[in-house]
Amino acid sequence: MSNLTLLIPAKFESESLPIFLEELKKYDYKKLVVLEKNDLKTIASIKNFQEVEILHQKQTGYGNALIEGINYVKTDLFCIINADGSMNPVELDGMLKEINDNNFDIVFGSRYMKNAGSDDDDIITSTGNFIFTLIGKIFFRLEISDILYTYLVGRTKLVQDLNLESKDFKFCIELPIKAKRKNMKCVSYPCYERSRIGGKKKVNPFVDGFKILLGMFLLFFKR
Ligand SMILES: Nc1nc2c(ncn2[C@@H]2O[C@H](COP(=O)(O)OP(=O)(O)OP(=O)(O)O)[C@@H](O)[C@H]2O)c(=O)[nH]1
Ligand SMILES: [Mg+2]
Repeated sequence: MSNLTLLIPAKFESESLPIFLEELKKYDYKKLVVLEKNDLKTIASIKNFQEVEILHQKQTGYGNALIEGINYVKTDLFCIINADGSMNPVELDGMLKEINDNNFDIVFGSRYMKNAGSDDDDIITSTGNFIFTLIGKIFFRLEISDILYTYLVGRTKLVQDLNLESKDFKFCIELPIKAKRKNMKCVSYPCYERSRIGGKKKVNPFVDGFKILLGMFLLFFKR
């Protein structure tokens, strides 16, 4: 069995998750879905996937699911990959190579590189992402080219030691900023984002965008 756990945050994903787990069957990685205990429809939709472990998060939110998930992971490496099927697992091989052969600590999938792109991005999300990535570069010296995608492979122990706290989508910026401050070796890797399989988007570009901006502001002053 592999030393990689796929960490899959899920909320109301009964349409997408079973189809995505079917696709993941050919990958010999551990699979851990993190969701709320009362998300009965999603839980019922994946009951036939015996190989998939389910972790009920104790609190709520995307970031909370990932923090609880990362703390639970037992393998050396973990990967954050969404339940909606938009992140292509074919790209994992190349991302793992960056860790195993080139000794990086975190590999960030990026939709904004040569040979990368997105079928899911729209003008609002791509503009927001451009601005947040630029703020990351200027104020935090981040070298990654897509700060919000959050399709990444990382070394579990090192990321566990970052003491991440964001329970919402601020998680997306907190992780790279804290990793940079700990001098972790990070790199971007070209990825192509697919459209979500079904169901609805959970991110509200304006509300979550504002929270992320505020989060960056606070992190800038809090060392
Ligand atoms: N456990 C948990 N998972 C969540 C929560 N919010 C979102 N997710 C999951 O996190 C992933 C990212 O959310 P999405 O709604 O796909 O966000 P997005 O990729 O910006 O939106 P789309 O463009 O529609 O794909 C998905 O797998 C969601 O199911 C939450 O509060 N708890
Ligand atoms: Mg998505």
